Amino acid sequence: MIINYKNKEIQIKIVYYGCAMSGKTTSLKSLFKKFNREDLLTSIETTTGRTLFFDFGTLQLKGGDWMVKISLYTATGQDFYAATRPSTLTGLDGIIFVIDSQKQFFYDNLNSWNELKFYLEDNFQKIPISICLNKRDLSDVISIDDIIAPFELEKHNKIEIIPTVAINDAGILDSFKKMLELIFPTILVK
Ligand SMILES: Nc1nc2c(ncn2[C@@H]2O[C@H](COP(=O)(O)OP(=O)(O)OP(=O)(O)O)[C@@H](O)[C@H]2O)c(=O)[nH]1
Ligand SMILES: [Mg+2]
Repeated sequence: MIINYKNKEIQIKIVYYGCAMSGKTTSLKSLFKKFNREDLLTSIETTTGRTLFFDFGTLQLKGGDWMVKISLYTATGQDFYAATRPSTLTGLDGIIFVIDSQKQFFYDNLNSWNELKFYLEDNFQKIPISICLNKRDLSDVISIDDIIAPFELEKHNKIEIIPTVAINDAGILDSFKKMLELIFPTILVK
């Protein structure tokens, strides 16, 4: 986070993280669409539309006298490019963790969560995390209760869980707003 008191400008970084194909890129594209800023989103993709390195874009929001510049990234979920994930995570202020709610991908989600824990070390339980239970339009999906114990959510200070359907833009703005609400108290105390 960078705070410029002279220009009244705050810069924050949020990363969409989660297992392969959980819907990170779709969620970020949906968010930029909500702000009518699809032109500001850059995706580095393979020819089949999978994220090669990351997607990246910046949104600017006004909060009182202050301008908040929000850099948004998705980390690639493909294990072949896993080496790029730690660099995408550097300097982040919040995580939007996108879960593929289909039961068959439960352990892919859990592995991705544990990998994030490994990368963020001691910060993991302190960093604001907004969990999107994505693909709620599909059948045979997990419930919120299914993740609480395996993900050890009780250890986290700043967690929100929101059901989303990224392909229909459902819950995307809500999860983003919840993310900002989790981050902003941090800004105020710094
Ligand atoms: N049914 C359904 N499909 C979805 C939803 N969100 C994303 N998808 C589909 O899931 C597939 C993967 O979505 P992406 O957004 O590319 O996933 P990703 O997490 O960015 O994938 P990687 O970058 O490869 O890790 C695409 O075919 C999307 O259309 C959803 O809410 N419901
Ligand atoms: Mg992607």
